[in-house]
Amino acid sequence: IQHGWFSEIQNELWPGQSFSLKVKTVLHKEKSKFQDILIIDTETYGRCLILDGIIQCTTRDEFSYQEMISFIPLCSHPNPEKVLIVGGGDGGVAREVAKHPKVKEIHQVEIDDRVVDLSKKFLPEMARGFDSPKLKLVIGDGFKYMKDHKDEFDVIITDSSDPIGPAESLFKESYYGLMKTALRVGGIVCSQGGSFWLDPSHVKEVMTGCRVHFPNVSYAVTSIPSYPCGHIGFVVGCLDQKLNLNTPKQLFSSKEIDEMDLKYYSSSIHTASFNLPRWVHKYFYES
Ligand code: AAT
Repeated sequence: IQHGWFSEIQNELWPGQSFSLKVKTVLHKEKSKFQDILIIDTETYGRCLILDGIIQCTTRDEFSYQEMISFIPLCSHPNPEKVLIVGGGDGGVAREVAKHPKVKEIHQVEIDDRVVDLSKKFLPEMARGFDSPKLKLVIGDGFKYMKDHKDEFDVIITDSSDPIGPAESLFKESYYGLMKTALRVGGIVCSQGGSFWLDPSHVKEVMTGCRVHFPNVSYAVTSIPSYPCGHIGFVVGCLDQKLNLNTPKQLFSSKEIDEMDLKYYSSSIHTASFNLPRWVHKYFYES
């Protein structure tokens, strides 16, 4: 923080660019066992959670990311009864997954209990996800957790921080191999996949790792001003080659969408989010 502005100056992942937010107050600052945690109140984006200098969410736009990373895989699946969330320490993804009427059980593995506790204190709108009676939260490493679980989940959502620090292993090809064995028949995985403007080769590398284990791999994108380049993508994979990931199996009426308080996701946004600019499509799927 300098001159009242927080800047995401993170040279390895986005050299030469940085997003800034004007700070109203610093609410909390600490070094946990895994990362630096900073929570600020900002002039125009509400409260903001920052881990190792990188914005994880702001109360103004978090719903874009949390709804899309949850509802894309859930609605691509005909019956997502048992769901695993990896990461997601603010609780926002659990909040969204719990809304889906077919979801019966949610398991979540988050590495840093301090993120969970601080989110409960400072980000209650997201952390109310932890109150869901469907949820069982485990504190631990997602990569290790995956090794111990076989044939269990219909959907696995990896809501992880960026690939520097504790989340590095969650972008690896071997992680996709472990997720494949943790899935039940017909299962779908969906991971935070980075931005095609920021680093298309990183996205492609993650997709290539996913393709080693899942023949059907797609990339969807959502717009979110507080992430680098103003958007972020999701790598979605499944074993069934005939399944069109861009076509939701579960359609909601606008009344149902309103009742679930979905502000970004709709069936048409689901399909649209997989439509990529020509150069990105060529780069991801044709080269
Ligand atoms: N809900 C949107 C915010 C996130 S949170 C990412 C979470 O992943 C953090 O709570 C972090 O503690 C957790 N995490 C990191 N590594 C692991 C791991 N190995 N196992 C389990 N949890 C982990 C995502 C923001 C995306 C930012 C984009 N620039």
